[in-house]
Amino acid sequence: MSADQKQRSIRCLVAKVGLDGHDRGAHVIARAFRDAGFEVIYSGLHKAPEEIVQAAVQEDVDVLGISILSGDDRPELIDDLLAGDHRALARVITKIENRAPGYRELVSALHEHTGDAAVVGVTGSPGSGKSTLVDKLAEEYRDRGLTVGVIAVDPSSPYTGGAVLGDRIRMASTVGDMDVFVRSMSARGNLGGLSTATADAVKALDAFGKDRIIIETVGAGQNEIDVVRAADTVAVLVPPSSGDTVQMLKAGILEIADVFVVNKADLDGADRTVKELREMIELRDDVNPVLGAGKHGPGGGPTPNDGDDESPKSAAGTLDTVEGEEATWTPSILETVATRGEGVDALLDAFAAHREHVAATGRADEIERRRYAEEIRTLLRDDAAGLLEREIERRGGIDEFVDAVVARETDPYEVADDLLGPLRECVEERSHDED
Ligand SMILES: Nc1nc2c(ncn2[C@@H]2O[C@H](COP(=O)(O)OP(=O)(O)OP(=O)(O)O)[C@@H](O)[C@H]2O)c(=O)[nH]1
Ligand SMILES: [Mg+2]
Repeated sequence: MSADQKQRSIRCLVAKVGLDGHDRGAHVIARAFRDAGFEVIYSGLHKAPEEIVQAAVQEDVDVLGISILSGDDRPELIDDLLAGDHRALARVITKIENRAPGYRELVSALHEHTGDAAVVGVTGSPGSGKSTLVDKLAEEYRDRGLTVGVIAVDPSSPYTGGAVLGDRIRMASTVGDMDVFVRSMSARGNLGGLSTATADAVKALDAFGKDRIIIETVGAGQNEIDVVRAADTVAVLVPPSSGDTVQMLKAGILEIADVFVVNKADLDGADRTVKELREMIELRDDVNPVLGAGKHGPGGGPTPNDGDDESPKSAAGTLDTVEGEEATWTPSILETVATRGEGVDALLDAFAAHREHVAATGRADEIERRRYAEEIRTLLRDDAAGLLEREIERRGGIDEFVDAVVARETDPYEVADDLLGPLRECVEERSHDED
């Protein structure tokens, strides 16, 4: 080492280009330089190349280390997506689905461009005709001059399997029209994350500028209900004489339906199913007039129409009865024959009526606020859990703690207290300071 270097250890700038959010790589490089005896200056994330040059000159560094792991990916991708490039849209959704490095920054960057699309959820039991109907809905939207994004969610198979493939085949009316962008998403073994991924994919389609977004998912349980919560309007399909009504009551799907669709109305029993649904809704409102009307509060809307005399007006009749804050939406009931496209027109009008209703009553704002609150909380839960996993690893792994619990040296409560200690102290200190 020269005399000069003895006085001053070698200065190294570790820089991180772009916005890919993968700061691990930069940290590894920085640590390695530091361990090798360098003086390390770290640029922080998200640096543009010009900023790095400036920092290197100003800091008078001897060495420059750059972490460029897909570093220039994000700005380009987002720009392309916003410029209307469907392949960029597809890649962004892939990153979202795979939770690929940098997906968070992508979704963050999308947020300011969202808020214009109307989102419809279509759910119902397997084979009830969701994909066939979604295809026809997309076609009708296109006829009305609107662009469409479809997300077909398959919560059951951990891989992109048969059902999703079938969905694509049944959504073939608009083949060749990129303004109908159909995307399949599967659970990949993580149901909890699927609803977040779906909501994020909706943001991508919204930011892209799709006017209408449809989410199709099987209505089977809580996870699917969560998936469909990303929608502003939820349609639940009930095939005739399926006995599904009772099942749906149990599954809590009644509560999330804004519109009931008795699809396959060409089959026997459609009238009876409409009647059952109507009775179910009336019963619910009678039994519990305050809490009974599901997510949209108490009854007071119009009598659900049965779809027989489907003029758009009858589906939209709700608006006439809106009286200030207390007016609520009673689910409409419509009949469709998805295979022939019958009733699709009226169904779109019913969606529009619901959207207008929630906007007019201020419910839309409320729902949006609640959705974001839930989103923040979900992210916090996931992030905090991730951090705590790292802390467990740092301290030797969960097995060490389990050994101690088994040996009665400690207990799960004490372990949790211990691991959460630093966080709790920090929070307590802050609230103390503010008092
Ligand atoms: N008769 C009749 N058959 C229909 C109608 N709509 C859909 N089908 C048929 O029902 C079957 C299932 O339709 P899909 O659209 O795949 O149903 P799905 O709800 O998307 O099914 P999964 O995604 O597997 O849960 C297909 O054979 C359709 O052709 C309808 O209105 N009438
Ligand atoms: Mg389907």
